[in-house]
Amino acid sequence: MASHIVGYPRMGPKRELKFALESFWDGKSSAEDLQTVAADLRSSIWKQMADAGIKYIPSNTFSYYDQVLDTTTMLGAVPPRYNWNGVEIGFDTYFSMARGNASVPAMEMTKWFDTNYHYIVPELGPEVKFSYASHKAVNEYKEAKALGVDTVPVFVGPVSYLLLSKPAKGVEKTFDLLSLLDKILPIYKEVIAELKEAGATWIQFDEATLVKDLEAHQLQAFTKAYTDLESACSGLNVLVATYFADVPADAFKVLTTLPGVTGYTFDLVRGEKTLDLIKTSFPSGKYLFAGVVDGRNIWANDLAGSLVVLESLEAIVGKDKLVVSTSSSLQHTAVDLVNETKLDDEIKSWLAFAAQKVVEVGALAKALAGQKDEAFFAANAAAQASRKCSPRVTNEAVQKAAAALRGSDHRRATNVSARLDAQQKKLNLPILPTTTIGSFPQTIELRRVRREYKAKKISEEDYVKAIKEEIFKVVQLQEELDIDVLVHGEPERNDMVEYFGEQLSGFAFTANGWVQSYGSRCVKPPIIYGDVSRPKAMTVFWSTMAQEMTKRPMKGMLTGPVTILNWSFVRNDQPRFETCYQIALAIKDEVEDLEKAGITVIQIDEAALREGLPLRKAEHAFYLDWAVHSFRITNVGVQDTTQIHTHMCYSNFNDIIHSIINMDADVITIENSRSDEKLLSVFREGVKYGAGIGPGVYDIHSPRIPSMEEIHDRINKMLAVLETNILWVNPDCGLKTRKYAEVKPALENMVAAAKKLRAAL
Ligand code: MET
Repeated sequence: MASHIVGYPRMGPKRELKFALESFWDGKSSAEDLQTVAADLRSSIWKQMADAGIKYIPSNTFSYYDQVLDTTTMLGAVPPRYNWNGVEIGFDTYFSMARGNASVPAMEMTKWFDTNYHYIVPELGPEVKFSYASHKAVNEYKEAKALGVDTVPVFVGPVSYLLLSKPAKGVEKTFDLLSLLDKILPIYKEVIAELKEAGATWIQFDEATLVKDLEAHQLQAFTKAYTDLESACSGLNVLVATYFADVPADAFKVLTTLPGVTGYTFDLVRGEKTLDLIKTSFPSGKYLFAGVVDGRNIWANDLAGSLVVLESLEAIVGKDKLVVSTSSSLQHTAVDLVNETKLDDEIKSWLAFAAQKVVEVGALAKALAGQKDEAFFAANAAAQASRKCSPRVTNEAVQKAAAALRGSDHRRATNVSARLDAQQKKLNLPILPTTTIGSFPQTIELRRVRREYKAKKISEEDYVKAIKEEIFKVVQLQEELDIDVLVHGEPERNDMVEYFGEQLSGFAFTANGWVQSYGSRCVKPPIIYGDVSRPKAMTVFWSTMAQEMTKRPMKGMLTGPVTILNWSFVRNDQPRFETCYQIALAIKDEVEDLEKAGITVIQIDEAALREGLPLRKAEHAFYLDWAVHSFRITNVGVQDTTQIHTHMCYSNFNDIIHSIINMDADVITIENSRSDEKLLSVFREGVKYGAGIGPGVYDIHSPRIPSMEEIHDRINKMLAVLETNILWVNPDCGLKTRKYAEVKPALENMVAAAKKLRAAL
């Protein structure tokens, strides 16, 4: 019985690649140093898989930045502005495309399917001259072979590559990306020929776009591509990998009749209909790579359950054609549980990170082959059982309260325009009120104070004193700037999700559970393992302290339930909405406590609401329904005079604007400045938005200080579309990554622009 891994994290168990990359970028180490770290990581991963008995071990899943950019590099599809000289692409050109350089900005980045990983979007037009410009895949295959490991080289499949691209500037509306298929396939063929020559026997094409909603002509492109590749691939076994969802029936038909393909991987964790499709229409004689071990989460596999599924599949495809695999690349999970010294043993026994998942896959394959490691399976069964009945997981009162929310509606009794009137009487704000999104610059000193308090190196008293001083500074600055609705600056928070997770029950935190987000950047999502509740107030202390420092309204600042959910590893023993409702109830308690403590404006950030949208359109409505409902639950209990704000990132809202309106917040601030027109076009097309709205007036991701005139023009453009009395003036997002030297003049210009417009209105 064989085993396979779709792909593996590149960062290393302790983010070795991140540090090597950043040191190289800073000019502190050489290209050779970086290459050595990378080669060591690759060899240890291959060895680890070989030791676990994995038969089909992937190569070319390593990347210095991103696998899609690697494909762009392989194809020589460098946009002209990077002035590439046409020979093998080296670090200079590669990292310029990824990160920009002194004279040219980086290529665009976007989300990889519905994960938190972001890839570099290829820019393709009729002018691109493709050429075989990076031998990385072949080199890695040879490198593994020299280490005694025969690998399966992995590629972003040609059709998915094109479907994940965007048309180059100037041809945005007219260019058919799939028309480039004939131009990129010759390069794929060159690579295939070299791999064959080097001794490869299998090759994997990731064609995960097959799980999306595709049109007939897009599906036809797969048939065309693989028909064209067939002879080049003869003598090789071709594996086409899909993941993240089930393959819709029409796509399944196309996929399983592709010429020259030997096997398929399917996601059996997220792909709810995959089993049925396989049972009714899996082609005979082909290999089925069954993704039973979850690549998107950190939970230990239910090995006994997986074995049952695998045995049923074996009966369909035959013993020699079934391969045990992961549901997707393991790049979306944490790396190695071995480094978690602070998690307690019970919780640890419930978890499996990438390294442990490799062992699970190996153990399942051995068990199917009649060599079951009884002790390993017994320990796994015991862990599954302990997780099921642990009192740390279940809190009946919470379960009951959350279950009661389903199917009911929760809405504030008064409509938004009447509420805004009531709030205005109390707040007495000028037109075009100014505010900020929450965080102020996080200085090195501030980080030190938090770290030392956590490590118990300074007393609680000293900690509170230091944070209080910081808040005071931020409040004074905002008063000097004459901002209307203030924030406390969030100096006590390391991260907007972690801060709340640490104070809620049902959450655990890792020391090294990093997952690559993009390039060298990683995130460390909290783990939600149990029913969520709030033992005590989380922000009231700091918010009331800040409110006492000023007569102006001080916003209470919370992270919303959907964002906490979407930025965590979520439990897999109940539906996501159930967990979301539980978090909503906890945040509701906090909202009400803030209100009781005299806070009249409360912002509940839902930065990641859009991120959770499912891959397929048919599932959007269900998600948006419970996500928006969860948000409303948090503030359904407040008085009309309490003003509820929310903040969202990414301005691409056109498709979900009605859900945003349905959130029924009093004021929404939205990241906007990098794509002004997109957001405003929604309102230009006649969508009515009665609540307050603050599309960001300047980009906080850049150190650039926007001028007063520039902001003034921006607001003016907004006023042409939005009514004066609902428009707010604020930056795009929180200011925590900026320096005071940038923040101060930028906010000065922002307030001046608002005042100038007020005077003219
Ligand atoms: N209140 C948060 C902040 O200002 C919102 C961030 S959204 C990514 O940092």
